[in-house]
Amino acid sequence: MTIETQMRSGKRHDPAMLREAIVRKLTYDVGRSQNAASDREWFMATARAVRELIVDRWMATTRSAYETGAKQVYYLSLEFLIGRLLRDNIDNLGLTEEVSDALAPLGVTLERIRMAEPDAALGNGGLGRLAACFMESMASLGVPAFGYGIRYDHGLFRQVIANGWQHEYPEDWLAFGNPWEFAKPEIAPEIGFGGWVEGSLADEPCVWRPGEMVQAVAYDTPVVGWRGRSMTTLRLWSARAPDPLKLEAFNRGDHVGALAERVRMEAISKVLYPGDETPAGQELRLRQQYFFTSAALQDLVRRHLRVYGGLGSLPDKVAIQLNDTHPAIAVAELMRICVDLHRVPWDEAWRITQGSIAYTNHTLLPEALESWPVGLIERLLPRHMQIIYLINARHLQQVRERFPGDDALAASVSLIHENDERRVRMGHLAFIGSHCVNGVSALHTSLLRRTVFHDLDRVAPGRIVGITNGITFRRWLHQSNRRLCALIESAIGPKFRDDPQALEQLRPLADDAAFQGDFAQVKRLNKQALGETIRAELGIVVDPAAMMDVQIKRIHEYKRQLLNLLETIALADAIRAAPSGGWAPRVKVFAGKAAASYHRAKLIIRLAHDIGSALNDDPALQGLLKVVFLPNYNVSAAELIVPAADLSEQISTAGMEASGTGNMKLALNGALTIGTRDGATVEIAERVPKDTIFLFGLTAEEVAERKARGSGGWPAIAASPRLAAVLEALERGDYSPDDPDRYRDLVASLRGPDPFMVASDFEAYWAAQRRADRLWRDPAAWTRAAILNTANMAWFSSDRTIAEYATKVWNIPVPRRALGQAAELPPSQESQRGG
Ligand code: 26V
Repeated sequence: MTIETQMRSGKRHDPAMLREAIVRKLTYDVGRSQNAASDREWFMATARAVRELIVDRWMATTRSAYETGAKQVYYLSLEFLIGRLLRDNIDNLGLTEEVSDALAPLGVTLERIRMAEPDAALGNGGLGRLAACFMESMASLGVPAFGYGIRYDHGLFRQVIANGWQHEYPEDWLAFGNPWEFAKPEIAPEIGFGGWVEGSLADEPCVWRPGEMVQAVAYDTPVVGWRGRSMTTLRLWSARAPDPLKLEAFNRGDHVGALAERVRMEAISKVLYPGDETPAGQELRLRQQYFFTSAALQDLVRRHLRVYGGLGSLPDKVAIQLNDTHPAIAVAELMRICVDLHRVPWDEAWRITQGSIAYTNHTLLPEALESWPVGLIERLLPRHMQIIYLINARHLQQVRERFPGDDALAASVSLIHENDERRVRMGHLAFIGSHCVNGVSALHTSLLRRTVFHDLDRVAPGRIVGITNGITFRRWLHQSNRRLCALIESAIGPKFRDDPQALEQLRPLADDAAFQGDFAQVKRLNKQALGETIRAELGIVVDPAAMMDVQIKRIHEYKRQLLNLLETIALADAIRAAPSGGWAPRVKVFAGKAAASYHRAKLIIRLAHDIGSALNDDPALQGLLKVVFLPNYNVSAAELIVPAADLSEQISTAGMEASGTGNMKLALNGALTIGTRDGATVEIAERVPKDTIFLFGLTAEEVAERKARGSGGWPAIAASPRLAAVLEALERGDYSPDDPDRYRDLVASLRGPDPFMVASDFEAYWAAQRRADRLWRDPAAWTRAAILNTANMAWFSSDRTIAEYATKVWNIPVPRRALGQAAELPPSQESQRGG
């Protein structure tokens, strides 16, 4: 029996057969002998052997989607923050034990080779990780789907801290090859840029003669669903110059010039998110967006035409989901494909486009809302600019007919922002070209309706819907917290692995002293594991009995790591003043990357280090407070930190964090949340008992009111001697003796405009932290609260999120089998469960 047939029959694999397969891969694919192989080479061999087990099932899933004529989801995302895949794949295939057993006689452990896999960091943060969770959930639910993105040679930079400052180094995840992907050099649509347009009427078929052509080469990675029942495909595009070498120039002796064009074209897929401060950087970013969007649309249209023959049925058979505005040019590209390439009349093309496309918004921050200069689009994508103008003309004509005389409305919903430099608003383009627009949490959705899309919502009422984000429990509980899962299984059985709703059976156990003891013990072991890493990486010794208070996310002013750091200083002052004041011993763990050009964020990282240096060895603190900054935060680091966390910091300025997903991961793993009423934290608070979450601070409405009043930070500082003392210490240079002025500007901005309400929320945050201290002093009560967090998080499974997309946006049925009950329940309106 081959491994494949064994798997199909559902029997346990024979470890000997697996071992043989792995050794074969090591010998013939990696070219290594057993005794000389490194962990990395064993990883490569194992991954190749596992991939082989995936292929049949993968092809079968893809085939069955064709045969049944099922609607296909195409998830277009400039980011997929995947992390490592080995554990994902073997766990979902149910092969973990078998692979371990296969490796053991070879003297190799799964744990060791797992660490040799590089993180695929093709994303910046939450948006990219969400896309990765969605691919896995769609596979698990049996939703036929392709993810489309870019195969960046270099993902998110590696963060190195030197003397407290962040430095960025290129990351090279492909250096040793990627064992999971299949290169498909024959699937290589051509992508045009520049040139001119032939044709007189914009809504009639025109001919675009691009000035240059780049090929997009497909690389496919299968994404394995839970229990290996079905799979999705992540198709990432890599740029290739059609003419790798100008031979004539080379022969003339111009060796560098002969390669120049190739280098320029292939730059498109070189790096994730290049700096967009320079005009050249901006152009590259737009090229990336069009490159992968056009490749995706050409690919899916080709597939659709092969099966259905015409484009009229596209909205019935295809759902194109735009992950933020990065692929918003899809609206114009699909119109171009319909009108110019397939001679579909304009109005019908518009029906097809709107019917197929939907758009997810992930931020309200004005500086993050994309727009492109009209001149740039005209130069790079002349035909698309014509199409955008025409879409806009028709759209504005309808608006004027329905709202005669309302020029302000017309200006605000126009796709073109008229200013000194005219720009195309990509959010507006995505909105107009979609049948459905969604926010990523309930609060974010209501703010979308009230702010950025207020006027578009009047023009197209009902188009905006809310779908709260989720996380895949397979990665963020089953794999990353095996100890907790073993405990849960011993208490309530294995059902929760298929149906997260079963976690609710833990509720009664929250008051069970024995279960509490076991739960606390699991947490302690996870904290020990994190403590070992902290000691190995930073040389800082932390007490596993101390509260692990974690803030792990991108460093951004709106996320307010600064608020946490100011509270840390105030806490140190208070402990020194009253050492026996009943303080909870704490380790404040920070991790996250700052954008390379974001100076203020880098300064905040430096401050975390300055505070750590000042506090960590201070005998006056009696070990009650430590500050650690773990460098190079990524998916794998999160998998280590999340299971060890006691307290989850979700303290963004209310109204600014669209959803957050770290909040869900941490609560699922039994961390209590200290947080503002922002993003999905609001919905976490609706699902856990009131006494198991520490909410504080201004609401989104209050933030808006204060902003309008514009009083800034000084009244709050004047009212808080504690905060005033902290700020004075920073201004004096107490925390930066080598450069006393380092934090002057930072403090000045808090005294001044304080746009992120750090000063205004400080006292409320302080009080919430003291509530956390009080609960910590009652270990049974704390553990009870932690259990109730885990028990009430089922709704945040990304399976539920995908099920909502399927019904609200994509109009596709979700098979019941894989769902469990979570998705069938409406979101809870009750404010308390369990407790
Ligand atoms: C982008 C930028 C770029 C320019 C400078 C400032 C800035 C600030 C924020 C952003 C975020 C872009 C979109 C994004 O990543 N949103 C995140 O999406 C997650 C998944 O929906 C969500 O959980 C996070 O709350 C949201 O910030």
